[in-house]
Amino acid sequence: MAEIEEEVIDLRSDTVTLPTEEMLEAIRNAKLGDDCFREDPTVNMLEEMAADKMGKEAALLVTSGTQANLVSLMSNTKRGDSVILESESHIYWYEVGGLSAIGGLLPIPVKGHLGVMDPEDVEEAIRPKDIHFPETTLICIENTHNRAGGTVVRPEQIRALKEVAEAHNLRLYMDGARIFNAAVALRVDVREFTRHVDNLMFCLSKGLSCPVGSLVVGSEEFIERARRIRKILGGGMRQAGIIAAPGIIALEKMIDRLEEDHINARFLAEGLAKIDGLRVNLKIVQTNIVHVDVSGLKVTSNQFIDELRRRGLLVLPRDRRKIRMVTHRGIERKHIKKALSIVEEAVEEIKRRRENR
Ligand code: TLP
Repeated sequence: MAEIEEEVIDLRSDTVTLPTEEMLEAIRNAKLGDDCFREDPTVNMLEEMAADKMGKEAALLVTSGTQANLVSLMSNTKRGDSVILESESHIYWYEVGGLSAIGGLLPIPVKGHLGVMDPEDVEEAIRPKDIHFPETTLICIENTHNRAGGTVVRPEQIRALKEVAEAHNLRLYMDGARIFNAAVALRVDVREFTRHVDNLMFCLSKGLSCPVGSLVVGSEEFIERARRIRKILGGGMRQAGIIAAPGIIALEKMIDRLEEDHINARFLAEGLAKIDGLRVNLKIVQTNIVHVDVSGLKVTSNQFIDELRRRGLLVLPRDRRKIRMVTHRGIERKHIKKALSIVEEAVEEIKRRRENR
């Protein structure tokens, strides 16, 4: 991107966050050991902290959110089972079909509203016991919901799904990659979201700013199985304390600051909503993700994204009509203001070109 001279504003994802100085220092000083022998004290400490924070018995450090979901799905099921998940979920869209390719699972997608499945629809999707049907053994939810726009699945909505799961003897799993964003948004303890699920994962490497890592959290028995599955998938690590050390700092110090990202996302969304030609559903902006419909300008999201990139603003497409912007540590109010003026400029330019055609 040689043509960009000024500072680039990167709103593609909260995954672009870099570790803090304190995290780098912690990596340097971490006590290390071989985690395949369960001898890395820093990993052990992070896993204990994570389990405690989520109100579960045990936790397991894995390399990524994608690995966390695959390990969890495989640990909750057996090959040939079917799994109910929301039709816009990350597992269904962006994880290379790992649940089928590797886990041998059949996904049953259920369309939700703002990322939340209706318990009745879920009940409908459960395959009854019949020689023709793959057995349904798991329901998955995503919180916050990425493709719905960072929306929160509320504790009472999780409880309602748990009731369906229990009635049919299924497990309930949560892709909680951004679960702390949900907790901060509703100003409640994260356990409000975890108490009704059997197990979950959350990511260290998104808004919490760690360079690598996610945690799978659940019962002792579940985590024991997850540890074996992680090993099968090649995810057993050795001196993984260098990954765990910043994770400990993240859990101690980086959660509350997510609120800043939410305030910035709202400011951004309200500014974008005022620009003629763009459409933003402000009701959906609940955490650090903003979706903007650019189709009113008669361009595709990718064409719009090119205009922004040329001006030093990076964003991702949500689909052909919408772009996605994500706020995170390193994005301050001044960057949001600059981003708004870049978007305004791009919109004006597109309109001008259209008029001259
Ligand atoms: N999401 C990434 C991209 O894959 C799109 C992002 O930038 O939002 N669950 C959810 C809900 C996620 O949003 C993500 C990452 C994952 C799982 C996977 O995590 P990673 O990228 O660590 O494998």
